[in-house]
Amino acid sequence: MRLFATRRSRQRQLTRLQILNSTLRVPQLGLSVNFKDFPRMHEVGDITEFARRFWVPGSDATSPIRKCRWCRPTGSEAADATTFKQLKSPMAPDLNSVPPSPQQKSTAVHTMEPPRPGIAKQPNILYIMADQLAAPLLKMHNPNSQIKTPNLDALAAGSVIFDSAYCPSPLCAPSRMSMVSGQLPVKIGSYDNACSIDPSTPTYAHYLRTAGYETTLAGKMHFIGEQLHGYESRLTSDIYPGDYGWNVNWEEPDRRLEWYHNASSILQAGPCVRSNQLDYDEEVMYKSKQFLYDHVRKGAGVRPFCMTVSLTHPHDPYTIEKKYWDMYEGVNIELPDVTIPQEEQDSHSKRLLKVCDIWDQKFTPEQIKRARRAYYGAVSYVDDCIGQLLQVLKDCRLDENTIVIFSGDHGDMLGERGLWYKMSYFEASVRVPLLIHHPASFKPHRVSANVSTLDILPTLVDLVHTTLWSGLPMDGNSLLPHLEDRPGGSDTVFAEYCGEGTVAPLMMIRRGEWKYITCPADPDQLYNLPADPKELVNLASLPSKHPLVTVEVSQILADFVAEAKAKWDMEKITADVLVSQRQRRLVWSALKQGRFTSWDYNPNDDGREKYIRSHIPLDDLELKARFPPVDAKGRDMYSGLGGLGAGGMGGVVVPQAGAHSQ
Ligand SMILES: [Ca+2]
Repeated sequence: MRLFATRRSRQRQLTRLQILNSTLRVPQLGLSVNFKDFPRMHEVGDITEFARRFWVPGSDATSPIRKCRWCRPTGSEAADATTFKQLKSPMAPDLNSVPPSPQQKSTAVHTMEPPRPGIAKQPNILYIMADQLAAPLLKMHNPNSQIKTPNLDALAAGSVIFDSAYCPSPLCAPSRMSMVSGQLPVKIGSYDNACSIDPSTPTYAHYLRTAGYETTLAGKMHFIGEQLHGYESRLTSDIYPGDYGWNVNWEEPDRRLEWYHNASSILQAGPCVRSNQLDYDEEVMYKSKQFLYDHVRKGAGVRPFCMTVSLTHPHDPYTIEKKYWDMYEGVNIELPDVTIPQEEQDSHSKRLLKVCDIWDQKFTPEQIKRARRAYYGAVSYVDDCIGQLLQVLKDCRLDENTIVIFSGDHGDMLGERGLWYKMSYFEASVRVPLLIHHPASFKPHRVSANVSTLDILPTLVDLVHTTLWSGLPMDGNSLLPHLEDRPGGSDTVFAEYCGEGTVAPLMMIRRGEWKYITCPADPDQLYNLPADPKELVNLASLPSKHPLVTVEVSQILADFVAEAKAKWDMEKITADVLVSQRQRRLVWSALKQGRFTSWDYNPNDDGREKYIRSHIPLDDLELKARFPPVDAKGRDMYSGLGGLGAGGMGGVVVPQAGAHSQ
């Protein structure tokens, strides 16, 4: 029997039996199959229909078990007889004595509550992230948006849409470190784009991996130092350096470092044939689609996956492939809504203009339109990627049992108020898209409460029916009440910024209608978002007798001031940031001397373990040969199995053309 052609192959077959050594439910057939009792069940006939439809290559209704390899052979089925003898031989181990796999064990330990109706106990998770995607510009938040996002719009139509979602810090790495850990930036020492967080910091990847998930990352996460932080695998390297090279120095605030943003992104905006960002995202897309194709062909006992696909678009520079640039041919790209002379800007915005080298830059309307057009094209590119991923999920019949999350790390001012890029608490910079799609569990609706990507970790923990470990810090709140459209969800967002462009900690509290911003170096800011969505009236700066400064407004401002004072010890945080910056300057200056050892991630991509190889067991080759697998007459063996996905084959390998391919 060729399925047992090698010792390793046989071992793998036995491993499968071990995994299957429990009850498998087949709801479509109303069957529960206990694999320990398989021969007895077969004799009484319970398994016949199951075997006919899903286990038996070449079977049909008139000879349902003719080729079932677990059964006594009939006629001339010599190969199957070999299989049977192998299993029944004295040398075969007692399969029922094999202890349960670690995966089964850990799942049982951490499953604390029964699954909710409509959601599988362990659904797959596909978490798609964009970089620098400004939520207020998207059609799902602004029906008049010129940006073409048909795939995102369709996803949003079936999703819970968070209309007021924020990042924990309007800068790449601090935002992401907080998102993965559910802890605010200062607590984990993630102040800027060159801060490493402690590898002992629990992330959502640790939680889900403990709960039995295969956790993988395709694309960007901007980790410094340690590159996995709980992801079992990374499918690509990061696009940005994983070292201390982008350290910030508050002790020389007027010195522009060479890696800071500058005006070139705007001045050079336009189409391209290829960019390094396209190089990156095309690899991310290939690897992540391949991960799904591989997952669905792994056979029985496969763990659910949590794959984060993190694209670098639509991050500047504002250039995109001509195909996407041309989508906006003839569109009169809108100019920014708000123009503020640079002398009238708030003090942090003035610093940002200088740190980004756009102070005194007078961009023409045409330059601004070209930059925005390229950005729109890059958003359409992201939309295209989303469409591709969702199509692969559907083609692999994984869509029904996969929760799709879409979000980002921060936005882009894109010329609003004369500002570009991020690092600001104005809406286009600090608000992010956030969608959670699983219509079988959560009816599509909009959530107006203020939420944060900090909330993703506790939400994922709830979605996979595990629990947060007690006694550990957690700043995020589960979004489950919002997803289920019931009371009890949080409405407060805290954000912290300690990167370039400021000289002291810059903090935000967003609650209800209000946005409060405070920094020891600047006057406070207070905006009422529903009344002043463009954030033009800083209520904290008005004289006390101004008609807008009502008793209520005065009280709210006083409450925010007191809350911020109690929450943040600005002197201590400033001192901690300065020490961290100095330490990293020292360490980085040393690491650049002599032999340089990179911390950048090098993904494992071994061609010797791919495709058709002599040392790979034939049953594995059979599984990978084709999806969906077919019977001897070429009929789809997955018909009727829909969302069961990998494992629907029960781990039994069906001979597939192309497994040997000579
Ligand atoms: Ca970013």
